[in-house]
Amino acid sequence: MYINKVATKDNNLTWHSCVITKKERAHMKKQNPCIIWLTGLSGSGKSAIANEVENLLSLKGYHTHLLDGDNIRHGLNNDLSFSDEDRSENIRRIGEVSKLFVDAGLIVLASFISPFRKERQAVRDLVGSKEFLEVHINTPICVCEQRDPKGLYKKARKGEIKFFTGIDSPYEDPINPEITIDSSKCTIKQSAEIIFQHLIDNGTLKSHRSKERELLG
Ligand code: ADX
Repeated sequence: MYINKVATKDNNLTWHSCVITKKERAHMKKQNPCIIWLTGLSGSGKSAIANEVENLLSLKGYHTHLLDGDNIRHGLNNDLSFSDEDRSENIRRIGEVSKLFVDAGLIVLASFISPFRKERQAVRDLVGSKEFLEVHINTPICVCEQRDPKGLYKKARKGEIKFFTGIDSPYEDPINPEITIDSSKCTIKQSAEIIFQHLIDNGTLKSHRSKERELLG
């Protein structure tokens, strides 16, 4: 279990401002940075959709980065379990990392179960609503369980995994997400296009941007 040993308040720390601002970094990239936050159950399609959105953005020459629950838990967050407390810490850290990438001028795709409203709201508050897009991948649990791409639902049903989201650990549906997608009703490509179009409609992307991704050797 993660224990925060250092209280940052009253810790003799001073914030240093950077000479180059977030605005200048974003200007150099000719894009509006933001966080596209995909939340939903394991097996709901978050990662596949996030990858497809990143692919669409990349094809238009936007600079992105994708943060994914399973991957981050291999490194930065490999000290965290799936207790409520550790999931909160997981999302707090990812929120801070996402904010750093937004400061760097990137469009961030974050794909995490992120089961609690409070933590998702805290990430939104870190950057502000204009730079945060909550996408609820609202695929019914029966479909997620049927897909069971990693065999985890089966293990959870047998009691081999404890605190599995949707089985014996809660998931709090977003109340007012910018986008809701049920991936059992549309393809990954269609889902990605819904998000892409929303980014055009809300002014994050320029509809006329034509630069194609340069092929790397
Ligand atoms: S979160 O709840 O803390 O946001 P996160 O997105 O980082 O979760 O990780 C979820 C991934 O961890 C799942 O896609 C699944 O592959 C794996 N996993 C392992 N154990 C669990 C569990 N108990 N509950 C949910 N996912 C689990």
